[in-house]
Parts: sequence; structure tokens; C-alpha cells
Amino acid sequence: MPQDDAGSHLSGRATGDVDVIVVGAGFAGMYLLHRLRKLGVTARVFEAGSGVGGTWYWNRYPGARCDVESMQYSYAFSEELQQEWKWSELFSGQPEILTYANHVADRFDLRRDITFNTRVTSATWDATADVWTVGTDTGETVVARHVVMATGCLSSSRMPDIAGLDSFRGRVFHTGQWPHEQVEFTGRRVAVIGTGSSAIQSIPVIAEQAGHLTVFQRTPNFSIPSRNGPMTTEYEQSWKRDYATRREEARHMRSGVLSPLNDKSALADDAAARRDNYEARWSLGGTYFMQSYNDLALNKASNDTAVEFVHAKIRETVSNPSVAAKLLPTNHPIGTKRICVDTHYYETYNRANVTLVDLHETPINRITPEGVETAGQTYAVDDIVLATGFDAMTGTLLRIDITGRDGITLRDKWDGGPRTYLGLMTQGLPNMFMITGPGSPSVLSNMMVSIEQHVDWIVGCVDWMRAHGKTAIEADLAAENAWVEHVNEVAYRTLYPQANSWYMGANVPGKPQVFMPYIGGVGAYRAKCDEVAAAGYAGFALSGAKATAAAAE
Ligand code: N01
Repeated sequence: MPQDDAGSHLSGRATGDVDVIVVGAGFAGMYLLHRLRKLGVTARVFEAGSGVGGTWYWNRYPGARCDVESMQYSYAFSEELQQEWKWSELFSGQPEILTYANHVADRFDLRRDITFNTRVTSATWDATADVWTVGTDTGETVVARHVVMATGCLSSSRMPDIAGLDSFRGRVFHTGQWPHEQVEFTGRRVAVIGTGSSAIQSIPVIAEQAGHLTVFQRTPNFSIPSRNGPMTTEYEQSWKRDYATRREEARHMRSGVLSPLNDKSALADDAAARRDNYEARWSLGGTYFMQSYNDLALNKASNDTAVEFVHAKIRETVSNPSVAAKLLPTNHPIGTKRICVDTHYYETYNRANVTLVDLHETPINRITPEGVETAGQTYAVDDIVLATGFDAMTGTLLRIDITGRDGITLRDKWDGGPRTYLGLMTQGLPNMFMITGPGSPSVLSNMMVSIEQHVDWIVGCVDWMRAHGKTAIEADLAAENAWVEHVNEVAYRTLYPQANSWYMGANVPGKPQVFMPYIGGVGAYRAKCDEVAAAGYAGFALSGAKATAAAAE
């Protein structure tokens, strides 16, 4: 068995310039770098932005906030870190989360191995040496044994295909690529296009500043009030007293969040009891509403009861009945598109300076130099905010020219939709891991929990390969096919595929419609990954003899 002769290098031979290249310095890339260093392997991180934080670096739009409580949406790997950090609110806003990311980068001295303002543009597998050659947009070429895509699931903003956008004379912003400097809307006429999570968070804040805000809505979404508030010492301490135990419990929950699931069917309650229960959940706030009953994602009749309740709340909140009617989501079961969480979203439509335009009645014809022209009229505006979402889960990966074994390209491989084994690797691309990739719980879970689980698994795998003299690991086609089938089968047992959501790739014209995340639950998924690792990486082909023999010559 080969020994480490270079200390930090894998399998007793130089693997290239570094052992591992990490793409992205969001929460995934940062934690991975920390763990790799502890393992004693060399790593370099490339980050397109000028700072750490990933999604929280880019999404600086007004009102941006996490919909998972900060006590849970934070790193669990360091007891000192989780004890010393203090969140000011239950659900933190983007500035505070970005401050936290920067604190972590400083505390663990991460920046010295991160190259900022550099986008990875290509990766090519060299089977003779079992290494990747990675190219960047700054012209750098780096060789490494492993590449880990810590590129995030919602990191390729989607510009809408609306005629005339380039001709607009005012300012255009995309929520996913918000400027770093303060954007002032005071007294201005603003258009927001889109009504997903980003829009629903930003609309109430922009409405407070703008002279007039016009919201262009194609599909209404369900939104639940967050009931955000200041963090109390009592609540904070209730977590910190036994943080490690609670974190461990969350790792085995379905969504990676400790949450109060009412473990019975919505149909087991009579109408009055159901209303009381929904009312209590509505008052509690946030995504916990979807835990009101255990079959809201599974049974249409149960789901309909939640839809009816939320519709009634919208009608109650919005004073103009015809505006309220336009805001009622009717084309998908609640929760099958990512549920939105807001602060005074529906109330905003009661303001005199806010207009809702229903694009089903009057579609957008084009953007003109002055504003937005619909089939009904032209709305003259000074600013357009595009809250039009992302090419989710696959967009960023497919932007990179990735060529694996025998010339297999990722674009060809995923032509019909993403195919992975466990959402961690895809056959044909040895030694390339994905963090929270398609086929893993990722966006259906508390991302922090899923990120830490993937990083721990990948670091464990790299360590195991080193100990066993393996220089290449690749998913077996049969294992991958079986996993893809399982991911689909589990998804189609639920109501999720009934929505034209970005989970299905339905928001990007021409994108294959495949349910991308794994809906089987974080706990079950973790157990499966652990089982695979314990069995010597069952379902993966590992090799090493050829390369190590060559190195010995
Ligand atoms: O994007 P979206 P997002 N003309 O895709 C509309 C996470 N997130 O950035 O539904 C007119 O949800 C589109 O309409 P339709 C979260 O996971 C989390 O808001 O396609 N409209 C839709 O209304 C979330 O799910 C947090 O008919 C057009 C909107 O744009 C994910 O990010 C906060 C259009 C896009 O909605 C994405 O959310 C924010 C066009 N040509 C985001 N094209 C939290 O943690 C698109 N639309 C809280």
C-alpha cells in the first residue's frame, strides 16, 4: 500500500498542483476547505465573487432573509463557533448572514486558500494520471486529483426572455445579482417582475420606499407570514444549552430542521379542529405551516384543506376583493412550489402606491425605453427589478465545460436531465463530487445540514481513498440508474410533480422536466450514504493500482 511521501499529497504521489480544487466559497466551499486542511490535504478554492458567502453574497436585494431559523441555519461543526455567535433575529436577514460567513472565514483563516474574482470555466479528466485539469476565466490552469463542485443550487440567475429589455432607459436589477452599494428607490416608479420568494420578500420593502410600485405577476404563490422577531436570550439559551443534541436530532429529521410535525392526516380532524390547527400554525409562522399535518405533500384532498385556509387568509388580508382574487394561487397544491415566507406581503397590496398587474389577463408584450408594455397598457417606470429566479441545480454546473472519462461531457450526459448516484457523483466524471447536487435532498432541506453531511461524506471518502491507495472513484452506471429511478419513484408518490416548479426545471424554457432534488428525507438519505461508505463505497468503482504503479517507476 502506498504511503504518503509528501505529507499533504494523496496516495504517495503528487496529484498535481493541489490535491483538491473546490469551486465556490459559499457555506459549502468554506466548510470543505476547513475539513480538507484538517485532513492534511492541499486545497484551493475558486470563487467568482469578491467575497465569501455564496448565495448570501449575491442575493443582496431589499428584504432578503433566510426562511430557516438562524439557530438552525448555521454551522454545527464547531461547538465554540455555535456558542459564541449571536444572532439578533429569529430569521436573520442577508446582511447578518453575510457577516457570519465573513466571521467564519476569518475565524478559521480560510481566505488564504481562496482565489476570489475567478470563475472556473473548464475541467478535463486525465485518465493517465487520474487528475483533473481545471481552467479559469483569468487564464489560470490548475491540476488536482479531486474537484468538488460547491457551486450552490440557486446560483445561475435567469434573465427573462422579454423583448426590448435591452432598450429600457432606466435601471434594471436582478434580485440574484444585486449591486453591493445601497440602491435607493425613494420617490421612484418601480416595476417588480415575478412573484416568487425573492419578489415576495422584496416587494414590501421596496413599496415602503418607492413613489409607486407595480408588481407584474404571472403565477401567484403561497406565502406564510414569518412572525420574525428579535432573538431573545431565553430562546437563544434554550438552543445553546444542548446545541449538540439538538443538531444531531435535526440531522435525522425529514427536512433537517427541528420542527413541530403534527403526525396525523388533515382528514383525521373535523373542519373546526382543522381550522384551529391551521390558525395556530399561521400564528406560529414560517414553513412550519407545512407541518400542520403529515400528508399535505401526499394527499390532494388534505392539501386542498390547507389551500382553502390560506386563500381565506389572503381574502381577509387584502382589502380590495378583485386584487385578493388575483393573488390566490390555484394552479398548484400548496408546498409543491417552494413555499414563500414573508413579512407583510399581502398587506402591501393595501397600500395606495402599489398596483398588481395580472399577466394572465394582460401579458407583457415588451419592455420599451420608458417601461413595461402589456396587452392592456404601458406602465412608465424608472426601475425594473427582475425577480425571475434561477436556472436551478444544474445551471451553474452546465455552464462549465466539463469533460470526463473517454470524452464524456457533462452537457451530453445530462442532456435529458441530471443523472447522479446519491447526488454526489455522476458516472463518467471520476473524482468529481457535487455538494447538494441533484438527486440529494439539497433544496428540500435545511441547506446547512445537507452541506455539512455532504462535506463530511466527501472528506471521509478522500481520506478512505488515501488510506487504501485509491486514486480514482467513479459512480457505477447501474448504481446511478437505480438511484435515479428511486429519486423519481419517491417524487411521484408525492404531489410535487404537479407543479410547474423550478424543482422540475419547468421555469427554464427547453430544460428537461425532471424532479431534481431527492424527497426521501434527510435522515433516510444520510443513512443510505453512511451505508454506502461503510460497505467500502458500494456502487462506486475505485481504482489505484495503475496510477500508483506508474508513480513507483
Ligand atoms: O425565483 P422563482 P426566486 N415574465 O423561480 C416569474 C430560494 N429563495 O428568486 O411562476 C413574468 O421562485 C415567475 O413566474 P412563473 C427559494 O428556494 C429562498 O423568487 O414562472 N414573470 C416567478 O413568479 C426560492 O424558491 C429565499 O409563472 C416571470 C418568478 O419570476 C428560490 O430561491 C429567498 C418571467 C420567479 O420565481 C427561487 O426564488 C429567496 C417572465 N418572463 C429565494 N420569468 C429564502 O430563504 C419568470 N417569471 C427565504
